Amino acid sequence: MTRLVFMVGRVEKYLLEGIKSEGSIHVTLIDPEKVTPPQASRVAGKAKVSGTSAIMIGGSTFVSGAHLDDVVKAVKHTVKIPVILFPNNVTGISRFADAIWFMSLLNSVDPYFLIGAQVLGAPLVKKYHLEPLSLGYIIVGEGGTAGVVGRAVPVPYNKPELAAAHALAGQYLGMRFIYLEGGSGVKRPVPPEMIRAVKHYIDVPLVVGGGIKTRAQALATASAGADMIVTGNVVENTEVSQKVSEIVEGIKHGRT
Ligand code: 1GP
Repeated sequence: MTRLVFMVGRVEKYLLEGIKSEGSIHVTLIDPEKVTPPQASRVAGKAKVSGTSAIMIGGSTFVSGAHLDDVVKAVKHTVKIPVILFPNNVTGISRFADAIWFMSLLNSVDPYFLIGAQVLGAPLVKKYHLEPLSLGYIIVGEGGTAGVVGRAVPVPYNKPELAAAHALAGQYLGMRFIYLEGGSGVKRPVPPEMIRAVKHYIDVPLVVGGGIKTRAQALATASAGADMIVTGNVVENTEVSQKVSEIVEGIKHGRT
């Protein structure tokens, strides 16, 4: 018998409900390469109290499986909000998370990042009972480390219609979320014109991240139509509670 594979999982439902009730939601990204498990747990705890809706765990380069497991376990121990893996490769999978962005880098020139890593990772996702969240990942602008590692041809910021075409292709291929990635730590976040153009084309939720550091940038990103806003770097070097509160506040004002 064929089982229904398009059911909405627990984490997807949670994200969709959050977007529906709040307009757009904030997600905190923790790079496991840069933290110890206690530090990750501290960041997650403070981010949660300050209004973040979920924790993403992943980085652009290498992390040992054992360390990733310890970081995920520490975060899970501290917060009850979903922990979603954000893998750059098969090594980014941990059995202790709730869900995984099951993503294809739509503008990579390397088939490995389009479908190769996914083929290797899929059986592990099933074995570990991780909820797969199907995601079309598009690297834009400067692209940062993710652009280099993923062998992407980043969509220039002044070509919003090209980003929109990538996003729509992802949706038509069945992806349930689209992510516009400006690159972690980049100087200029994804511009509102590009977010607006993509949002205008697609019906699935739009995730935006890369270089968002201020309330004003968060507000501009939300008001342009981002449904989920991801920040990572900003919590690494500053006071987590204050910074996340400021960004969450900006997001709220952007959608009202
Ligand atoms: C990177 O989009 C995320 O994958 C977040 O970027 O670290 O610059 O916030 P930042």
